[in-house]
Amino acid sequence: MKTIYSEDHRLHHARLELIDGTLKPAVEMPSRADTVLARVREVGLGSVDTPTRHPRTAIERVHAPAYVAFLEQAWSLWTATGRAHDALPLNWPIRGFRGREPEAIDGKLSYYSFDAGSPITAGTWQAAISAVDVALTGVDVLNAGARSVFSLCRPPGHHAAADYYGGYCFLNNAAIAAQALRDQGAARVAILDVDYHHGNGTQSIFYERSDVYFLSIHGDPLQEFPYFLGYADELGEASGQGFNRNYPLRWGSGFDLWSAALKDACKVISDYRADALVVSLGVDTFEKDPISQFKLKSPDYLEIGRTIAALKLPTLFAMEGGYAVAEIGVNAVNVLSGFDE
Ligand code: SP5
Ligand code: ZN
Repeated sequence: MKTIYSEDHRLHHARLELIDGTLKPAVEMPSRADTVLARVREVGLGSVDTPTRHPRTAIERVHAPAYVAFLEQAWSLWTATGRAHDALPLNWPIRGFRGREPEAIDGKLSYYSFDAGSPITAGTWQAAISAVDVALTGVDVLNAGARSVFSLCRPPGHHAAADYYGGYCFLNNAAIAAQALRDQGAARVAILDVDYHHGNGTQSIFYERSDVYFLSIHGDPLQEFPYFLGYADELGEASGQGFNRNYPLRWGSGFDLWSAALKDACKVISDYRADALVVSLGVDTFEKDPISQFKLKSPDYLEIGRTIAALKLPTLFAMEGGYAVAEIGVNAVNVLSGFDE
C-alpha cells in the first residue's frame, strides 16, 4: 500500500505539555513520524508520496470557519503579547459560566480548546494543514482505484471537533477524509477509531448523521482521557441515532477483550454496507505506551490489520496516537502489513 507523507509535520514541535500536574517534554513529537516512515521503508510497504495541496473548503466542510481562522492566527496573536514560548490555555468555562468568545488570545485559547496538554507553536497551523493534505491525498488515491492507503498524518486529529482542539489534535484529518469521501461519491462511510483514546472530536462531528458511522474502541472514560465522552450508551442522535458505537474498556485490558470489541465493530460496519472505511490508526494501545493502560503486543497489530482487511472495503488509514516512539513504527506498520497479506 502507498504511504502519503509530508516533511511539514516537523513544523509542529511542542516543547512542553502539562501532564500529571507538571510540565513535561511533549510526548507527541516529530520523531514519532520518523519511526513510522522508517519502518514503512524497511518492510517495503509501498511507495512514499508527497501530498498535494487541497482547498481550504475541504477543511471547512468539517470545521467552523471561525475556528479555522483562529488556528491560523493563534500564534501571531500569542506572540504579539510578547511571548515567544508555546501557547497553552489555563482555564475553561464550567457550569454557570458564559459562552462568549473573549477578545484576548489567552481567552480565545480557552474558548477553542478542552485541555492544557496541546501546545500551539510557531508552526502548528502549517503542520496541521499539511496533515489534512496527507489525508485528502489519501482520499485521492482511493478514488483513483487503490484498495487502501496510509496517510501518515501528524499532528493527529481525532480529538479535534468542529470548533475546538485538544489531545494533541487541531484539525480532524480522519473526519475531513471521511467527508471528502462522501462529497466525492461514497454514500456511506464508516470510521473505525482504534486509538487508545476515545475519538471525541470525530464522534461529535458526525453524531447527528447517518451517512458516516463512527465506532471507537478506547480506554473507559470513567478512567481515561478525555473523560467526558466515549460511553457505550452514546449511540447517536437525531438522524444519527443508531450510527455511533463506543467500546470502552477498562485499564489493563489485553488483546482478548480488545479483539472481541474489534470483531463486534467489524460486524456493525459490514451490516452498515459502508462504501469506504477510514481507520483512525493509533497504536497507543501498546503495552509499553508511556501514557496508556492497555496491554496489546506487537504481533497483535498484524491480526488487527487482517481483521480489518476481511471487510473488503476501500480503506484509508490515518495515523493518530502512539507514544512508545521506539516501537510505534513496528506496531503501526504491522497493522498495514496484516491488511496487505
Ligand atoms: C491523539 C492522542 O493519542 N492524544 C492523546 C492525548 C492524551 N493527553 C492526555 C493524557 C493524560 C494521561 N494521563 C496519564 C499519565 C500517565 N502517567
Ligand atoms: Zn490516543
